[in-house]
Amino acid sequence: MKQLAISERLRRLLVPTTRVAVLTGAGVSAESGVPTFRGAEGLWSKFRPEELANFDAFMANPRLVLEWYNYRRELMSTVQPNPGHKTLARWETYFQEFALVTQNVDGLHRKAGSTKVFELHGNIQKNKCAKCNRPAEWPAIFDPENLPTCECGGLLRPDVVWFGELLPVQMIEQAWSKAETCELFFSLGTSAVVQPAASLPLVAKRGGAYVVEINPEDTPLSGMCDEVFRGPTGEILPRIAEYFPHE
Ligand code: BV8
Ligand code: ZN
Repeated sequence: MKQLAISERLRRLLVPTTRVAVLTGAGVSAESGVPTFRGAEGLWSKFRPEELANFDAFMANPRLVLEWYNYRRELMSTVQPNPGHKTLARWETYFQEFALVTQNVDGLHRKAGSTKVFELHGNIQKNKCAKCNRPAEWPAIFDPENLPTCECGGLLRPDVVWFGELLPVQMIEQAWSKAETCELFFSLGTSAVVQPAASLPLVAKRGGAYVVEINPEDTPLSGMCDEVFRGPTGEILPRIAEYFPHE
């Protein structure tokens, strides 16, 4: 296959000493069979985010919200990382300074071998009590008629960040400073609409980084990126890696 055309500027940055930061969204997991949120086949094409991924919706209709998460949790326990995840796992050791920040809760970056992952929105395999916040085990068999509870009587919920909830403060501060100080920033498979994650590429740009977007579609970010690859991350990332000087 013909080599992917990349700019001379990007080619020169693909060396181990470059400080790199990456933000991934649901698009990076699309090729693993995990539906995205806002695409045509998106998870939210039937519902709107407000109806599902927020605390009030959970309190108003815990069964609907927990059935949605149970469906996603079961789906995510069966899917495998794709070449995009695997390339990013290799970049963690290739670049001396590499920060992988994800909005995804599917755990696929770790499954692909990434060891340091900033999971800004939590992880769907982790659960906690909605009342006392204690970590909790999700039941092997989920019974929508008999929602799982904590000893304190509170309902169990996935340990993810819902709309209107604060992201883990430590995590967003560290991700912020990685974006501020990096020289090369990749925005991968995200529609770049959910805050504060969507601000990270802008923070990188302001910090002087070269910002690259990989997404089959246009996003609100595309106009301010230095280089855009219109395609799937599972295909484009490994082809960018072909430019790494071979040891
Ligand atoms: C907060 C939970 C402080 C886990 C999620 C008005 C203006 C600005 C902000 C706000 C506002 N009103 C409210 C807000 C704040 C709100 C927000 O940003 N709303 C947006 C919608 C406007 N943010 C919050 O509430 C955050 N908290 O601000 O706290 C606070 C506190 C109290 C009171 C007020 C404020 C919390 C945000 C976290 C919400 N939780 N998920 C879960 O269930 O997953 S967000 C959800 O969206 C997921 O985590 C997801 O990752 C995230 C972002 O979506 P994407 O990952 O980008 O996925 P999407 O489907 O959108 O796009 C996929 C992309 O991939 C597409 O572009 C597609 O083209 C592309 N693609 C497809 N295939 C491929 C591909 N790309 C590459 N390769 C492919 N093969
Ligand atoms: Zn409890």
